Amino acid sequence: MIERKNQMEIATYQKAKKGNYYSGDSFFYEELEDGFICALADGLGSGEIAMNSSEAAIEVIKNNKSAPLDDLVDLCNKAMAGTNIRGCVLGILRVDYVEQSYAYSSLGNISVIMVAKDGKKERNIPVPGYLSGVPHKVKVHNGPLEEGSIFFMFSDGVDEHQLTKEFYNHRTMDLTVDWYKRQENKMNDDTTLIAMKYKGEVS
Ligand SMILES: [Mn+2]
Repeated sequence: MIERKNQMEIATYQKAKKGNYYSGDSFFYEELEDGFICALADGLGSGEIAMNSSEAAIEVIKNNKSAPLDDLVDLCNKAMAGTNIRGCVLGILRVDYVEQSYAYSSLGNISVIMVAKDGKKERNIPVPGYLSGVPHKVKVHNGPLEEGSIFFMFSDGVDEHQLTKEFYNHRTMDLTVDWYKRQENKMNDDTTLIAMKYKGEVS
């Protein structure tokens, strides 16, 4: 069997809102036997309360890594019912190495951007709302996976207008995130940026 791991290159950046110790954003990613999953949640409010909500959603995803994306959103939604939990927005990305496809789903202010090797950019259409325990229908978007494709997922602390051509043109994810770090970002919110590149099978 072909060793299908280590096909993704990932770099992340996270910073709490000024004056806050806790970030209300939580994220998770993992390379699985035949694919990859990444999720980012931004909890309502700020600080610890926000963190409780986003962590609850991410916990659900960690425990249900293989569930279909729409089921995952439902499960996360159900997890928003506890005390000390207000709700969150959520983005989930899954890459399937075997089917050579990717899928993502998002609700609220989480951006998902895919940049193909030829530079063609595709982004999620933001769906207003947030997970609060009330059932929410979400769309799952699918596409073919190509070697060299780059995926970005970020919370609304990232001002997308600041992501210039230079940002998108870096070849490695480390350099991409380093570039972002060096900018004078006026971050008025918790900020999380995840950059992921599908390298394909390393021979
Ligand atoms: Mn936010």
